[in-house]
Amino acid sequence: MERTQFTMLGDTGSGKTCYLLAMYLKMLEGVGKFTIAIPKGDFQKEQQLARRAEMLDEEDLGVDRFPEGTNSTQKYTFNLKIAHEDVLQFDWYDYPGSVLKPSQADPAMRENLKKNLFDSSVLFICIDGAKLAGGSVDQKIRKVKKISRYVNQFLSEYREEKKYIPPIAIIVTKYDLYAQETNESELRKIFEESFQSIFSRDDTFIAIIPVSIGLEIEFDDNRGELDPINIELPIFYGIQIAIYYKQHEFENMNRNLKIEIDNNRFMRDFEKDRFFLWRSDAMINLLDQNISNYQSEIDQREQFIKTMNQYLPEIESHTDKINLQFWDGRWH
Ligand SMILES: Nc1nc2c(ncn2[C@@H]2O[C@H](COP(=O)(O)OP(=O)(O)O)[C@@H](O)[C@H]2O)c(=O)[nH]1
Ligand SMILES: [Mg+2]
Repeated sequence: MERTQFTMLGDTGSGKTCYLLAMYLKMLEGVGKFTIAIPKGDFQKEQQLARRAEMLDEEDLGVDRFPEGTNSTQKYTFNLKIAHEDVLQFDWYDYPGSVLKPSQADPAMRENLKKNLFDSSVLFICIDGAKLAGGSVDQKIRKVKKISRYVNQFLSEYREEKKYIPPIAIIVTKYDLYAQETNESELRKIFEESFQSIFSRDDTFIAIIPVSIGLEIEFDDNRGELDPINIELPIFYGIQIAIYYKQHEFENMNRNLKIEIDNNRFMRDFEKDRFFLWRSDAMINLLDQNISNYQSEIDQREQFIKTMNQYLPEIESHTDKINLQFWDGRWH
């Protein structure tokens, strides 16, 4: 199964863990043909995640339903399944908010974050929607900039290393708290201003996705219903981009391997045509073996590309619901 990885960053309390738990529950139920599962054998992780997710769904617990904060990095591995068949495995890295701030973070954790970010197909930036509940647009921008300045440092280093900026999904949590206070055009303005450096490029993919774990979650002392809004959109966005990248990467790999096959064929035919005394059958066999190995690698990748092409329209039908998408240097 193909693998990919996502990294999630955001302040402490911005809703990263709640997002993950609600997303897990939603995808366990399934969205269309799509479900996720924790790989077999990882019982402890599965139990821990399931318990915390179930607690979030227990209204009577009130404020105790929410996960406790942690100071460590949590890594979760999920299998994405389509019609119950494994399609893509992804690792999800949830970093504590402190990692963003050089004054607070353990340098080793920051190094680990950089490494994981470089290997991630999408960066999720979690922004606390409570910052967008009330106040003027300028005040909201100032609040978001308190996060963006730290994220920008990592993006600069990423750009230096990889020569491009990673695709980014900005998850604006707690939509229930700002739905009445901040509309879409304000969201656009707030994030364009706060993350000017990424919006001024024409090679970036950015999505802004408001999410909530329930419009009434805080009602009655946090005894409101767990009723997620848009919770599946970030993960579909991440998966869509991971698949595009994989397909692109595979096409390039296959192109190179086809050249390699031609080279091997040429050498083999040359060897075959030699005068029998100089001819090496071992060499001919080796070259034939290479050709057939390369061909089966190519076939496997082509199969993946084809299978994904079958599923992409359905994935895109979900990501089409993301109203704020920016690429080619403009909004779509
Ligand atoms: N109103 C509202 N509150 C939320 C939502 N998601 C999370 N919260 C609150 O935000 C707190 C912090 O969330 P958590 O996921 O622990 O943040 P983390 O530190 O980024 O992992 C939770 O304890 C909840 O009280 C939401 O969608 N709506
Ligand atoms: Mg957390």
